[in-house]
Amino acid sequence: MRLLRKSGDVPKRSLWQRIKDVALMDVAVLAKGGVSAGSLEQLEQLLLEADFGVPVTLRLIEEVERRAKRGLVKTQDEFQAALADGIEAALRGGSSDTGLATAASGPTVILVVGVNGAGKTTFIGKLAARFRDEHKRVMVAAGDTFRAGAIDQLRVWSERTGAEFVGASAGTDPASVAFDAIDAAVTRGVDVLIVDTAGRLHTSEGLMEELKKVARVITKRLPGAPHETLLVLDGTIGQNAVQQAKIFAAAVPISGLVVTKLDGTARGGVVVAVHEAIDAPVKFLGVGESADDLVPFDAADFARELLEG
Ligand SMILES: Nc1nc2c(ncn2[C@@H]2O[C@H](COP(=O)(O)OP(=O)(O)O)[C@@H](O)[C@H]2O)c(=O)[nH]1
Ligand SMILES: [Mg+2]
Repeated sequence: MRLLRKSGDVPKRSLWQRIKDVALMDVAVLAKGGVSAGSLEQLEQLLLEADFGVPVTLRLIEEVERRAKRGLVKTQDEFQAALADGIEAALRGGSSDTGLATAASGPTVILVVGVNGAGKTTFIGKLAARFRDEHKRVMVAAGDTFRAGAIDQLRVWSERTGAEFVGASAGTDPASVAFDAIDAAVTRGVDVLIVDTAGRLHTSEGLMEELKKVARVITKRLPGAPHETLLVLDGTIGQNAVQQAKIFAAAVPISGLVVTKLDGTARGGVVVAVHEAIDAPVKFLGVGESADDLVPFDAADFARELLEG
């Protein structure tokens, strides 16, 4: 897995590199079985800068301190392991099933939500490509009817991935698009239906009511659906992603998280912060704009990649 750095970029200093620079100046102190208070403060600062957020940062510091007191943080490797294990444990806490639910019979319906620009439509294209590679029949529905460009963008992805496409003209009620798409998915016997949605003005009541309606109509037309409601978050917007996650989770039950644009940031700690904030499992990471830039989430890999990436 390659995260947090675009190929061809000048390599950034990894989080671990920066931690070593400032927080581990006193290796002699480490060797004596301690971590100085000053080092912990600097570590805290770096973890906050990496967007872990306050609760996760404090717990990671506690974990390092706890191990240090037991004499388990005497080398840099042990220090790194304490952090990586702490990050992994946070990601494995609570809801952490990274797989996608499937329908017992009929189409599996995946509803994709998130604010404008987060990467929903791109993620749907990548996911459609994955399913295609698994020889599944996929249909995508253009539920973002706010502007024609959004509909065309999904149509292009459907052509690129061989997915069937259901759309309506701009301005059509998204719930009716979802309803028609489920009809078409059942009739044509597709394996997976992925429903795109609009994401403007996530703070407005209107959009949240619209989303609730889309979800309600889907369930009414096909009991048990949506089988997944995935929230797509832009990984470069820091703690705002946590706020967004809370707002969406209050409107519709979120079954999984997708964090995008992790190729462009050294602040991947936000992945841990949003997981904790709404107790939803991270299922995929977006690491670029093309079809294969989608990484199925793995807590152990991610924790280590986040430090060393
Ligand atoms: N670098 C990078 N760009 C991405 C990623 N995912 C999406 N984008 C870009 O972000 C912009 C918004 O994506 P889009 O899918 O249209 O977002 P939507 O409004 O939520 O549907 C587009 O220019 C995408 O190419 C990613 O993982 N990495
Ligand atoms: Mg879109």
